[in-house]
Amino acid sequence: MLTRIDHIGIACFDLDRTVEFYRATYGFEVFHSEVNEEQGVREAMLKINDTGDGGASYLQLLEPTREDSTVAKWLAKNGEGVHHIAFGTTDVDGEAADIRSKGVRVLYDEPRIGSMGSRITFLHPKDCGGVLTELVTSAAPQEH
Ligand code: CMX
Ligand code: CO
Repeated sequence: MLTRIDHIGIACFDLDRTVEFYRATYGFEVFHSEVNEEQGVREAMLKINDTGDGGASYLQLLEPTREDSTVAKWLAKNGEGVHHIAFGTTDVDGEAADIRSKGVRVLYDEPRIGSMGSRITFLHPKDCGGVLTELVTSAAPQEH
């Protein structure tokens, strides 16, 4: 089961400037930041609220770390804005298999490592009405 909006991914050219916008405008603070070399991003997670499944919802602010990353390519084409949405589940493997069986392309054979040690995969935007969609299982001990 998918039980929450885990995060909304927002692509930007300048992470520090964008973090400051969200702080000054809304009062959101950085909960966690990291570089994910595999995904080619420097990111900041802003926690918005806890969710009924014991997890939480975040904004994920993303700045590319290299020219050939998916986010750099997307920014060059679209400019800054909402890049993807992510649903949370305790079973990313099962959800990915189930969704794949419905004919939606799942981009990874095995989930990869995402924010805060989570396990993530993506659904192709062309099979999801133009929305790049991520599935997330948070790292233990949170188990969400
Ligand atoms: N949202 C909606 N549509 C998108 C999209 C997005 N974020 N990214 C690409 N597309 C569309 C393009 O507009 C294009 O459509 P048209 O053919 O109609 O022009 C089509 O998909 C192909 O796009 P592309 O620019 O040629 O890009 P690629 O096929 O090389 O890559 C994708 C697209 C989805 C496979 C790639 O972005 C990917 O692997 N994404 C998953 C990984 C990721 O996004 N990592 C960064 C976030 C990390 C995190 O969340 O932790
Ligand atoms: Co994401």
